[in-house]
Amino acid sequence: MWRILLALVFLGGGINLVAAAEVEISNVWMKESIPGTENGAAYFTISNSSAAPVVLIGANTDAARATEVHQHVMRDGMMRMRRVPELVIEPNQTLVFQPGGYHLMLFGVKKAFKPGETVDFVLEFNDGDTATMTAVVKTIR
Ligand SMILES: [Cu+2]
Repeated sequence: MWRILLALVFLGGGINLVAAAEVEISNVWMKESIPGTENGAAYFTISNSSAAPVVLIGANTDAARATEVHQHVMRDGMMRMRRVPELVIEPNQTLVFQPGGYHLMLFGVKKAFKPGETVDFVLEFNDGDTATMTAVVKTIR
């Protein structure tokens, strides 16, 4: 398990900083901007190695007007996104944010993200803790 996370850190190139000692964040990335859109999405892997649940309640970045935790859900045969106001990460659980699943949704992106750029985020938890992380922008081609 820990070996896998470490491998992701090295392979993903994402820089991860951990505020809450019990939370490990790795493989932080986002897609380059699609011309003409002002929304974006960021992805990462988060692990809770503590004995208590960790509750993610939000995120933000200076690179966008607003950021929300989102999930894709299938409803009436259609993939839709919905906001997740409180995301519980159980003890020893690892959640992978990825296309088609959990993601950080960015609204009002201030300038287009280009491959190789980095974008800083702050994750907010319900106990007042925060964690900073840096996403690497990947090409979509
Ligand atoms: Cu979304």
